[in-house]
Amino acid sequence: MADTIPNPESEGPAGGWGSLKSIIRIYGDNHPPVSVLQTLSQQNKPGGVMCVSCAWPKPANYHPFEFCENGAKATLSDLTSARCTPDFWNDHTVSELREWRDYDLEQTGRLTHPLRYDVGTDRYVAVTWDEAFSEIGRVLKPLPPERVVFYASGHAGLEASYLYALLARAYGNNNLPQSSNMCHETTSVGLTKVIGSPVGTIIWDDLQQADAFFFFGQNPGSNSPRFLHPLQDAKKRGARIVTFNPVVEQGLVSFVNPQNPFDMLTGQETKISDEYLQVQAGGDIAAILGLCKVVIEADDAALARGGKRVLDVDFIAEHTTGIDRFIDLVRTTPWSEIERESGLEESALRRAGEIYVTSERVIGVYGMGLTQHVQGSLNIGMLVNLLLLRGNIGREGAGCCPVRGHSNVQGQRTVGIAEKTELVPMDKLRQLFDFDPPTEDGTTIVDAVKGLMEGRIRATISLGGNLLRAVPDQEEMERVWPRQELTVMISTKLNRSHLFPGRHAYILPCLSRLEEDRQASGVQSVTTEDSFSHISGSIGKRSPASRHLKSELAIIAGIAKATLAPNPKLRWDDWTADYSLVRDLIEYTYPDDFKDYNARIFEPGGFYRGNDARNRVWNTEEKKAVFTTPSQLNALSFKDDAGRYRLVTLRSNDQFNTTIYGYSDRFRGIEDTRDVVLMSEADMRAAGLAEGQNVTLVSDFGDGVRRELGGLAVRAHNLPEGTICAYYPEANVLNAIDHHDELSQTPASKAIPVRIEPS
Ligand SMILES: Nc1nc2c(c(=O)[nH]1)N[C@H]1C(S)=C(S)[C@@H](COP(=O)(O)OP(=O)(O)OC[C@H]3O[C@@H](n4cnc5c(=O)[nH]c(N)nc54)[C@H](O)[C@@H]3O)O[C@H]1N2
Ligand SMILES: Nc1nc2c(c(=O)[nH]1)N[C@H]1C(S)=C(S)[C@@H](COP(=O)(O)OP(=O)(O)OC[C@H]3O[C@@H](n4cnc5c(=O)[nH]c(N)nc54)[C@H](O)[C@@H]3O)O[C@H]1N2
Ligand SMILES: [Mo]
Repeated sequence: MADTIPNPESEGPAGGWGSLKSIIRIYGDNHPPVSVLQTLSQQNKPGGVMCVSCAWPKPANYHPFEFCENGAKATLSDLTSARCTPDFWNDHTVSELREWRDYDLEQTGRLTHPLRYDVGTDRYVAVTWDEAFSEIGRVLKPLPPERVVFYASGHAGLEASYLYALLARAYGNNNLPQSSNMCHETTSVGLTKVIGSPVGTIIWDDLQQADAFFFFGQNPGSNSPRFLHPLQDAKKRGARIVTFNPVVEQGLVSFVNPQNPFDMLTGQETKISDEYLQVQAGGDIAAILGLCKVVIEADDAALARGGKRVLDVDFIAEHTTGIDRFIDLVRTTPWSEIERESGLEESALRRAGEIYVTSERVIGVYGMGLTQHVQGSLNIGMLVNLLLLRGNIGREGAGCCPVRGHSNVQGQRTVGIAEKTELVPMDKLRQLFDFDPPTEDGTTIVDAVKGLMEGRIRATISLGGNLLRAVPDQEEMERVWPRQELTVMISTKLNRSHLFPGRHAYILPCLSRLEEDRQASGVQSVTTEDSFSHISGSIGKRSPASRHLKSELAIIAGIAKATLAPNPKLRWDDWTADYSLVRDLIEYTYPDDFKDYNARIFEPGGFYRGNDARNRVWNTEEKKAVFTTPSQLNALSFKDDAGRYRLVTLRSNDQFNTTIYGYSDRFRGIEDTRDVVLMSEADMRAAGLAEGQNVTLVSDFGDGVRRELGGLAVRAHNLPEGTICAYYPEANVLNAIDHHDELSQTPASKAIPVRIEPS
């Protein structure tokens, strides 16, 4: 599609007054004190607090306000004045709460006391911390270690995360799956395979030097809104932006900077995408192949006229392997096949390809639209192919930019929350703590869910998150999860996972990072790693939501002390008293990444732990960057069939994962409901469906299991034919646990095969 796509349903550009209205509405719902504005003004700056929302980096030269609409919502949500006290359970049973929506659970406010599930009354009751820890220890001690899972969502800082991983290993397993196993594990595995790095290669300065950005399946307007500022700057200096996304996402169409008074008063919009290509879900491999075809054709033409090569031949010769086979495929794949598999026209791909060929420095940006597919790793391999053709990795202003999710999701992996033993320096752990770390790989999320289904997993500890609600095959999970011997959730707010307690079940309420964390040696800082591998200190300054809360680190230490055999090298009390001691351990364990750690945590913009691929050192098996020849042209495990749709599960602008702040998805023009299925008018006509008609989505995975989600109203939306959308997490009942990326086991949440039945 050419030029700007009209999106008649949308409320106008991203940012702007809509953004302020949206923040004010959430503010009204939460009634936090006015001083919360001070917290926002300190956000993402040295000596301030690092946002609790996403992992978008913090610039060293920060703006007066370094927060965004959705960061503000996350902050307001943590600082709500609502409290979910033990009295709440006088009026509600756990079974009754299963009828509540995620939004209603969130509105109960911050958890205030450690809680134990009481099966007799079907309620949670307050317990002391000592009781909770000793009971958890009593249940954990006799369990075979391989039957316990230590899940982490990406919230907790590096210090708590390091100790959490240590707890699991000292207990005896590597069962440390993380939220990234549902998210960017495709990056950790897929990108490592081709460039030898599990993380992105760019840093902040590159954003300011790039001539073009190619976006694949990442939605900055809702999910990393501070990205819109450097994009706006880039557009102002003439950079070009090309977007591949089945959905017309407003933040990639146009933006009004809500922190620029001139833009706000004049309504000055910056058009973001020069080309917006509505690829069909799972069609990126073919789309990128089309772009590569344009590159090869341009290079052929340059060769013929004796002009400057379009391929970076020196780079390719010195740094890459596998190009010949790949180019063969590019040459022999006809445009008709590319059009069919991508759903895009040759002419549109040629326009996009032309931008790629005529830009000196290109950044490839991607998110869940590439990673959450059965061939997600191939998607990433293809994006890297495109970048390698013109040497766009390891050069200023160019590179690969996976945009990570939770604020410390990348960092948790860096400091040992990893189920793969090869990623962890076990010898260092042995030296430091005098025990033999387990040698077997642990469970991914898919392994853990299957283990739960088969009754192998007997206990789950969750450091943050809402695992039950975030995974596929949700209905089955709700059936099997409570069969566990023990469920422990370290949480800030009530969520659906709490409502399926194991035989012994505890909710352990923790401080938010925004809150002051005072320990024996004084107020503590914690650190997080952003999407550009920069590490920043964060000091919470708000008074805690309840005096009974403990820090995540203190809770981990409490569980560890009650569970593990005594070991003088495991100094849980000292570490809890002074987090800088934990940073010393991290530095000792990972000396290259964390040199002079304690001294550097407040460097503006954070300190960089480096990335070999950025320096064109390739830690792949081949010691080169690898061109991948894809085995298929789409990212799916199924074929198109009459009545079978590719269901994309979407985030609204009013949610953070399973935390639902409200019912306004204003960029997509959807208000007051999440119970919708979006589809193209052509698909509606073909299926004989009318606007507003009530339908049921049914899994078409083909394994004979009935999975369905009913009560959805059909809404006409600007989408490619065959691609339909519904909201995550509600749609998780429709996905099968075996539907995941082949290489990394990341659940394929972006093209779930479904049929539509009238309700
Ligand atoms: N406000 C807010 N911020 C968040 C989050 C949140 O829920 N709310 N979640 C955080 C987390 S954990 C993460 S991982 C990130 C997620 O942030 P994103 O990576 O942006 O994830 P999604 O919004 O799930 O999907 C991204 C886009 O992929 C598109 N898409 C779907 N299928 C395809 C496809 O086959 N090809 C292409 N090219 N595009 C496709 C969708 O239309 C959507 O625009 O955001 C983080 N930040
Ligand atoms: N269908 C579908 N499924 C998906 C996705 C999708 O796009 N489609 N996306 C996947 C992705 S990318 C991800 S990352 C996962 C997310 O999965 P999770 O990370 O497991 O889920 P969250 O919703 O982020 O967890 C929210 C809960 O975390 C707790 N919490 C919040 N802040 C803190 C804190 O500071 N500390 C602690 N200890 N707890 C806290 C609160 O109790 C809150 O209820 O879901 C995945 N599932
Ligand atoms: Mo994520």
